[in-house]
Amino acid sequence: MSSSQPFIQSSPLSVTARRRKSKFTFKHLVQLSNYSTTCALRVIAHVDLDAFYAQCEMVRLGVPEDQPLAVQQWQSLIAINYPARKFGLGRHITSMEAHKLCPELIMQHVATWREGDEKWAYHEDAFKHIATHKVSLDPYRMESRKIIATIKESLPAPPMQRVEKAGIDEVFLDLSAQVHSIMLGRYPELQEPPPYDDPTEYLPRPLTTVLDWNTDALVDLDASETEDDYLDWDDIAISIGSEIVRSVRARVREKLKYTCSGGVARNKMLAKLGSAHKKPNQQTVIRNRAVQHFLSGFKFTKIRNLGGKLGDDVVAMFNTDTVKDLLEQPLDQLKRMGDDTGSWLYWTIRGEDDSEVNPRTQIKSMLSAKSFRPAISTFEQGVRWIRIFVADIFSRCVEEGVLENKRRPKTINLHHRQGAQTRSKQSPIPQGKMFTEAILFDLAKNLLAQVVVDGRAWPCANLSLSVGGFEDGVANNMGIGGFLVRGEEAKALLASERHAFESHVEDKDSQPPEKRRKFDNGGIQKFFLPREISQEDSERDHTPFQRREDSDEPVNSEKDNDMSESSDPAPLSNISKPTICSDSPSTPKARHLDDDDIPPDIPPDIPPPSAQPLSPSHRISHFHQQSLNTYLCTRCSSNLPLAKKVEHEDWHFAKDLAKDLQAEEHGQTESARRTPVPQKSHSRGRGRLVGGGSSAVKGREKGQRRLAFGKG
Ligand code: DCP
Ligand code: MG
Repeated sequence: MSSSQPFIQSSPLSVTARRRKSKFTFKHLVQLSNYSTTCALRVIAHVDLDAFYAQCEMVRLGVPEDQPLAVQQWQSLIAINYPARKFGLGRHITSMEAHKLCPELIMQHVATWREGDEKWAYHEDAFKHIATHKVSLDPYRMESRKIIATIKESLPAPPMQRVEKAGIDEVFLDLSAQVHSIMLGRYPELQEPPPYDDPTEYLPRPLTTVLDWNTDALVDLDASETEDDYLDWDDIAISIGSEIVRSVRARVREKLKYTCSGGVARNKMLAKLGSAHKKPNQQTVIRNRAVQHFLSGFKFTKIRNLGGKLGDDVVAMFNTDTVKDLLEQPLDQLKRMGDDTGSWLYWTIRGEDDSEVNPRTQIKSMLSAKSFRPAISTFEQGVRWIRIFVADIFSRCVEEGVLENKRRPKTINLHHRQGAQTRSKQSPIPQGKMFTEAILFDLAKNLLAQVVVDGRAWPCANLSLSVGGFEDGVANNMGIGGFLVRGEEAKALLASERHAFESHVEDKDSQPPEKRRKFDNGGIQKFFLPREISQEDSERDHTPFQRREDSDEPVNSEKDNDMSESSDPAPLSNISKPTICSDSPSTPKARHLDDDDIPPDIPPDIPPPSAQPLSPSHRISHFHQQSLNTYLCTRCSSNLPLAKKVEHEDWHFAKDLAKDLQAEEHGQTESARRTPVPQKSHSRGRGRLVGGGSSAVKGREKGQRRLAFGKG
């Protein structure tokens, strides 16, 4: 108990004394300076852009502010500016309906990646091309980055700045330390040490009697409070917080032209409700004395974490969706939801939330996906989409600081959906060298190859690629220090890498005719060309790939191929060679394909080729019995519908690839690996795959010592 409390309570002067004292202590003040989440003076803000994507388009297109505009994605509207909302437009209506309601509406389609393109763009009539385009949110991410940078610029430097990105257009700010510093400057009495050096002593009451709330939407006080009551330090703190938010918003407006709304309160939950309370371009302040009044008007399903299933469960159990009704439920009743959930709910609807504003809240995974309407049905189509996914994900990884080795993902996943069946393939991303788009692409296309090997890959209704397991501090790992490329050096390498990558995959015009022919005849194999042995690459750039070209060190093939060991990442030799991938994240061993894998899509009445090879004469007569819509595979003598030809050949190709890798894993001799299996030369232009795949493991190259991760 505070030493001052007995005095206040027992002295005849106690009433007067109490009037002169704040209800907050010196300890609260200290807590304010160090962002304590339980501090009663805490000041948290939430800032959310108004009609964000719509504003991005308005700023980009230079549209007048009163012009109704909506952002369209295919036939739907995903963002509607405030002038358009006056016409009753919302996300629930289609572009056709919107046009009827508001004929002067500008509908701007989101940028898209066109199948096969290297970069997203704003395409004319993009909404008509759902089959061949994929939405890109990059323009909005770029604006989001600028906005967050501007917000940070308008705050003092860390540690007096705490900004958590909560979504593409929203941030939480913990303003506590900044508010503390301003309070001490404005109210010198707060700089005095506590009486008796006792931090539990109460602070003197502020002398201020009126606060200027400027243009803020001030939430009315609780019924038990009046505006005539004495102000206390929490009112002062919140009003300073509100000033800060006003200046932050003004800076964003002035520098980038965007309007945003803010909420200022004692915690994240209230601040977020506040920013949405009065939109657009306003800020709502919820003083501590107004919390109950503010919350009781809400449906609890609007509260953070109660918008989804949990909220639905609470509604179902208590037969109400309002905070007001739920406040009547005692704690033990709410605990019917479970002890922890019940307690959390009890305090949440009373406006308590001690979750922290975490500037380190970082992306854990990234996903790029596409649903195909109509479904896609060839490997080449799949790879073209994968290329887009990779470009999309890689640009986001760059934002996350992969080039500076701040963070990088550890795993890559491919999800494939056919009808109701979804399959996933996963592979580790080799650590220990620069993370590039080409590496990601090589890994991703090999995951797709694994799906093809498994069979029944086509038609495919949905593909999605994701990277996950982002890790910090690769830069701190002494063992791989030699391979790290940072900052400008990394960017320069990336540029040359990107150039080589584009040429490697697609830029046929830039290649000499004979090289181009190789690609042209190549079919899907071009997607498997290991980059490190590509002649074009080594002629063009000096990426880390080249360093490996000169190696003559032997390879520990067993170790090198165990790519699933994240604690002992694969050395450079594994990075861009085709990967044998595991099906499940928890499967530590690389997946091996059995030699007797059966090609997919062989009609059930035709025995698998290994079980029943056909004699040449049989083949001819058999062939003649087939309609023109069938084809005979020269490699396995299977008879298949013509429509399955491409898939079947892909299957052989992927199978060959897997065999190569298997052979390498088992440490076969150089000569054995180099001797082409006869049928491979008949396959769809194996091209450089055989030599390339092998060369990747034939010897350890320069700078390719086994990496002593974590050992310093
Ligand atoms: N968004 C989307 N689909 C949704 C919700 C949002 O594509 N169902 C996108 C478009 C929005 C952006 O995210 O512009 C930000 O979402 P908000 O919920 O913040 O909505 P707005 O910023 O558009 O409007 P508000 O002014 O209400 O914040
Ligand atoms: Mg918004």
